[in-house]
Amino acid sequence: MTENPVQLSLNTALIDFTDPNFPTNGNGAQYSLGNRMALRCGDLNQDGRIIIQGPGNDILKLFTTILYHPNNTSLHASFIAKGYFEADANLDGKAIFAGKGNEKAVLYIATKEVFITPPFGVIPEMYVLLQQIP
Ligand SMILES: [Ca+2]
Ligand SMILES: [Ca+2]
Repeated sequence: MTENPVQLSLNTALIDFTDPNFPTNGNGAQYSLGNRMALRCGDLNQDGRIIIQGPGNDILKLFTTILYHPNNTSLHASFIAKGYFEADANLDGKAIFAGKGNEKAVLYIATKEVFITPPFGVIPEMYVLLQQIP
């Protein structure tokens, strides 16, 4: 989300969230991907929080999306759900629980720098990132 409201029109200047100097709302809304920025993702169950493990975690939403997909008749955790899913953390059109490109890895990458920099300094076993909407 932008730091300040932006009126959209045909003449609106480009909004580039990958620009490290582009101001966003709240603390830690973006994370670094090399020399570009990305908006933090991971609220797969859309409850306003990103939780990797523990009660209310977002990984469960990913797991149930895969396990209960109508085409996953063998209930394989490695099944890839193709299409538009809330559990698709990186918005590549696939929800993946296990294997290359899985969403769990996306969540870890999108959240880890919050906890390896002060004041945390270490990655705790359980943590919650709260949604920030003005
Ligand atoms: Ca969540
Ligand atoms: Ca994905």
